[in-house]
Amino acid sequence: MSMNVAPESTPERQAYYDKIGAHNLSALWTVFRDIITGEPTSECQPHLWRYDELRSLLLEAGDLITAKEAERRVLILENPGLKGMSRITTSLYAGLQLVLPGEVAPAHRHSQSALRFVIEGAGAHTAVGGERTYMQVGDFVITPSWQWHDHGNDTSEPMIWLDGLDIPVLKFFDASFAESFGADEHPISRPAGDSLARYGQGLLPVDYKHQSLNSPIFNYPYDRTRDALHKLSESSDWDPYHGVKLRYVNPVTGDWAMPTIGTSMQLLNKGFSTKPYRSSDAVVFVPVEGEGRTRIGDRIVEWGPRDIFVVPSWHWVSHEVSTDSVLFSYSDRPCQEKLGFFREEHSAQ
Ligand code: 1HN
Repeated sequence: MSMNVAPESTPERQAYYDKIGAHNLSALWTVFRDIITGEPTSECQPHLWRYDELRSLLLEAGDLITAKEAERRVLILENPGLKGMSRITTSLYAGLQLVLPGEVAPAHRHSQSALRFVIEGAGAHTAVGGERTYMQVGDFVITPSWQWHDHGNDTSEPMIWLDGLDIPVLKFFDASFAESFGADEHPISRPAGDSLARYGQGLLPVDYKHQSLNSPIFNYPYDRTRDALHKLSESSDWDPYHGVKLRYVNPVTGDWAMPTIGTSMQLLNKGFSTKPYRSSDAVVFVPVEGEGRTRIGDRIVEWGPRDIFVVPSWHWVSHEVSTDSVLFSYSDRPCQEKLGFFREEHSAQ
């Protein structure tokens, strides 16, 4: 059922509104239909960033400022409907970060949670809570809230990754805290690969008691994710709306890998077209391999590897691919599910 029209304004009513305004009050009936909408009405717009353009602009920043001086040398992907707000969707942030050979991005921590999705380069590292991981293209890496983290690149090539953070969520709650460690690197207390061995093999330390809201695995390597998708694609499991789609999970709880951001990877094979689907979470997509076109409401974006595109809340989305394609995606779905208002719809045709 749609909502009725707003009550008319009369001179008497307007005078009343002016009067109550002076008391820091306003009348709900003048704004009701704007704040309680029948469906999501987002300022967030569908948009695609081409990697070629992003890359050359980011490398230009490499000549302007060091990672150390910048703290983080990042270009923020600003949704064209949310300019100046440091947002790719209403609730999430995205940026493209460059760490040049020999550089460090100094240790700090903050209440915002971050994901890294590796786009280009091989073997630069990030350290989280005393463990380093050496990153490869397609790896999904978690920096949980309030964990010390720093990055470094001891390779001979630039390293570029996408940062996804819940910055607008923390802003909404006015719960942002941050501090610098005071040195480039936080001390290392465990060898690289420790978390994956301990928590990422279908095994857990026998007396392990889980305390964090995040997965204890902090790097989900692409080669494993890719193998899983391809293995599944041989047998069955082709969902008409998602192809073969897996979500990254916390192996202890089965919940999403991060408390505020949901991450997934999907395979669509050559010639596959997905049926229209929509959901109340705006989604950021990063194709890793392949080529295709995605209809987002009445827009169509054509994408290739390493492009980045965004689907706003409640927009019908369908993908069509011309070669085998693998797409990473992230959204605020875990927040919406926990709070009980996540919605999705699968079209009949
Ligand atoms: C941050 O800590 C990183 O650690 C990247 O690489 C981007 C954007 C806002 C706030 C903190 C990083 C960030 C950030």
